[in-house]
Amino acid sequence: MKKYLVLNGPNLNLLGKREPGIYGTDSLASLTERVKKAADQSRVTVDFFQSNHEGALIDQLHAAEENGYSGIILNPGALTHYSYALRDAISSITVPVIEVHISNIHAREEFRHHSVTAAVSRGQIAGLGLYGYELALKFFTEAQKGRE
Ligand code: CA2
Repeated sequence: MKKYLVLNGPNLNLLGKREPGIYGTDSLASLTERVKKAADQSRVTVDFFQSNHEGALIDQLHAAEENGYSGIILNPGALTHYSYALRDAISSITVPVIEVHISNIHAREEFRHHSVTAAVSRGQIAGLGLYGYELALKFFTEAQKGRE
């Protein structure tokens, strides 16, 4: 069974607790439930990891191939906008990464318009709320169907 990793970066543990106008009212736990349900329907496995620490996210990316992941759904949080270390880690691995943002970063403050990680990712989904994570999983499962 194919296995995917949902990787959430800094402050995403606060989902549902603050700024509901921007990030909605669903918690990280309900995101997990939603994506798990979608994974069950597609008959794939999904693991979840959230960290407020850049290095911990980079360690997960480095270990992704060894851990058997076929794809990573990554919301790097604010690291998106400035972390060359995260960008280098994404480009150093062969496991494809889809960048997901809950909010439409292009419609927010100027500093959020640019992503340093998008160019080394398979694609970017922004502004579709938690549904973006499900869409990314759908892309992976459809695009990789039948491939080992
Ligand atoms: O829209 C997204 O998913 C972001 O990656 C979220 C990051 C932000 O820095 C990016 O520009 C866009 C922030 C995550 C903080 O999440 C919170 C959730 C609830 C309350 C407070 C922060």
